[in-house]
Amino acid sequence: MEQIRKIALITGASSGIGRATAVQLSEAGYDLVLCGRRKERLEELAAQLKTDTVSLVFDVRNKSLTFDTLNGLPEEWKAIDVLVNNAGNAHGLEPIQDGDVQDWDMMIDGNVKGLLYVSKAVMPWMIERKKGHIINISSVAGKQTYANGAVYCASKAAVEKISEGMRLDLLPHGVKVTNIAPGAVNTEFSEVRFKGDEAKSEAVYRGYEPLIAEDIADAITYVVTRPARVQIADMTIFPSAQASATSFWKDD
Ligand code: NDP
Ligand code: 8X3
Repeated sequence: MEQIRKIALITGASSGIGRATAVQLSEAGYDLVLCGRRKERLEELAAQLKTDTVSLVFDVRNKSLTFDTLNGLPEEWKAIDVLVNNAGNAHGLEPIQDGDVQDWDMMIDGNVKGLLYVSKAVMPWMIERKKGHIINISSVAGKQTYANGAVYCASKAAVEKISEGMRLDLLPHGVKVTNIAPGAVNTEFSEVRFKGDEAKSEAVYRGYEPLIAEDIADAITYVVTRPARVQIADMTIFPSAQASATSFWKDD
């Protein structure tokens, strides 16, 4: 029997959750559009995968580059079944009155507007085919605000609301939408947040066992491999030692 081709587009595939998702979806038989800013990382990943890939290098904050790059995909790659809106990061952790305006721009422009730009390019292709599945990676930080994290939390709360709105608006078009809210996952996330300060980023994961990127990739793979009739709306995933954005059971 002829195998039906499945394509997934993953933003932020160069690291952490996005990279692990690429590996697992490739194992599940998906051809992949790998997106990120670090070209070498995407090439190194593509070389390891068994399914076909295309790598797209762009910054999701750059509106015209994002649209031009995605619209420039060869037609046969526009039949995207799964869009994983994963690219994003926190930048800084300080009281809002001391916040760096550039950090705010990176979080709002990347985590929120970038997700919207990518979705705006891909949604018409899904609507035309009357099928598709969008996975938005928000965070427990989108459900609960913590001290010193106002803008990151706001950006992830926006992702949650965008997920709800997408699910409503795409309902008549056969496109499913899933919001996934991870707790603490040990990736490059904290290195980016603390601008390379290793001591600060390691401290985030000390005294308990955090999630690893593969745990979230596992959830994404589960969500997209359910029968067509099943739409998982929301998933919140904590390490066993976490109970809320700020409640951890630590050894030390
Ligand atoms: P990483 O820092 O390991 O990965 C972030 C990915 O996003 C990288 O591949 C990076 O690629 C890409 N990215 C960041 N900014 C941009 C941009 N402006 N344009 C294009 N790509 C960008 O962190 P995670 O894997 O942990 O993060 C993935 C998602 O999960 C994020 O949205 C994050 O907010 C969310 N999340 C993470 C949690 C955690 O504890 N780690 C918990 C909850 C949610 P490149 O630098 O090559 O562009
Ligand atoms: C990442 C998790 O709690 O460090 O979204 O903000 S947290």
